[in-house]
Amino acid sequence: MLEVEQAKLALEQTDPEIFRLIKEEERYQFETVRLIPSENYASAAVMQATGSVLTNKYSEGYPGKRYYEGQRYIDQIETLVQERAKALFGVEHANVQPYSGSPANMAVYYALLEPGETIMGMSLPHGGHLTHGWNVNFSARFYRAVQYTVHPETHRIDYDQVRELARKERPKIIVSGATAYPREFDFKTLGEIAREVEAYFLADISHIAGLVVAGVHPHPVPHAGVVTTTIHKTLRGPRGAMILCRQEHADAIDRAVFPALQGGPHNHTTAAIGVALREAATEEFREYARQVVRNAKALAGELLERGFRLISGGTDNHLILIDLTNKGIFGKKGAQALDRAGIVCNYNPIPYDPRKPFSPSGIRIGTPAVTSRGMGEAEMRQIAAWMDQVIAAPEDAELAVRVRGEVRELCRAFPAPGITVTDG
Ligand code: DSN
Repeated sequence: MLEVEQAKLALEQTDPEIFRLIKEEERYQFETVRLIPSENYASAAVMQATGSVLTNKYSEGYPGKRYYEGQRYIDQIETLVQERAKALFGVEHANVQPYSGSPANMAVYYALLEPGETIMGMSLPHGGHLTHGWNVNFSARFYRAVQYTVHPETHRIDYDQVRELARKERPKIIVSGATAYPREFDFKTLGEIAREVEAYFLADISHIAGLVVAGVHPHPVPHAGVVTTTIHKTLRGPRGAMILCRQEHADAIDRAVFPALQGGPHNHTTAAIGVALREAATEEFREYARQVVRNAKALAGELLERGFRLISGGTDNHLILIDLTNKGIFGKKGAQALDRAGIVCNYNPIPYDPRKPFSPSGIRIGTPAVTSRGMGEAEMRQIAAWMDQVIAAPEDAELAVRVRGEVRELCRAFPAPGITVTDG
């Protein structure tokens, strides 16, 4: 810890402006209820690895096959992290070098598809991700993209529609995964559809990876031949990603990541991924993941009681998508009002949203970060009550100040991993 303290002092002396802004962000993260479902609090151990001397190294290549000398420790670190990833997810091969989720997905397409071949993924406004074939993304520019949607009434994936579309479009790859889908994925059915049309099946589990390793969400293996995930969401690690796959895809995936798409791996991130994987292999983490889901269900239940309209009627995972239309407010205004009151979420399109993406009808919330602070169902009910008050009176500045004070009080009682502010 001494080096960490010295490093903090060094930053304060070298660059007081950046230091001050980081401290302010740290305080903001400490004294607000953070409900963005893709965010979390990485542990102090993860952050120590991220801020280590490993950032000084170049090591293009893979363990034992580098283009630089001086890799004796880097090779050991990357091999260890690969082994931890393989063991935790039960896969044959792990590439731990992708800089983040989008580059990971790009590498999978590069490895398995020729330009112009067909990607079939879930439409972005229905909860999918940009890289699953949305029209403004490389995945729709370099490949032919077709998109499945959720059912207009249930807001759940309609697997019959997916099958029908796959039979018609004959995609080379079917992609599952989402940024705003509050329900479980049926990986078995998706795997069967992919086999039937002779497509690869990529499961992007970035949002739910922590739930998957804890056994509180179905596992994509063995149904998906390739799995991608970021590390910093429910898995609670550093910014970064991994590609996990069957041995038959290993060479193509590795060549796609390097040298096709990336240069030197970010070794400090690789080490921090290793720390996060070690943490995720514990019973403590499994209990954390179970509580993430219990908290999401408690929050959803209380919001329903208070007349909020939840997409699909609730949640199975860490995430809740709310249509604010019946509350007489749009997503962006709602999210801004909540932020003023110390509750941080993001505005988000809802399926079949009549409004534009930059001012959509919904907000998206989730429980990974608040659960990392040790909050439970009682706190979720309190958060729902605050949300209800703020959404009912979004322009009420006095209310925002009062709720913000109450939020700060609550946060003071729940220390945040990796954060040194303690006085609220
Ligand atoms: N931006 C991420 C999220 O918030 O879900 C997905 O990449």
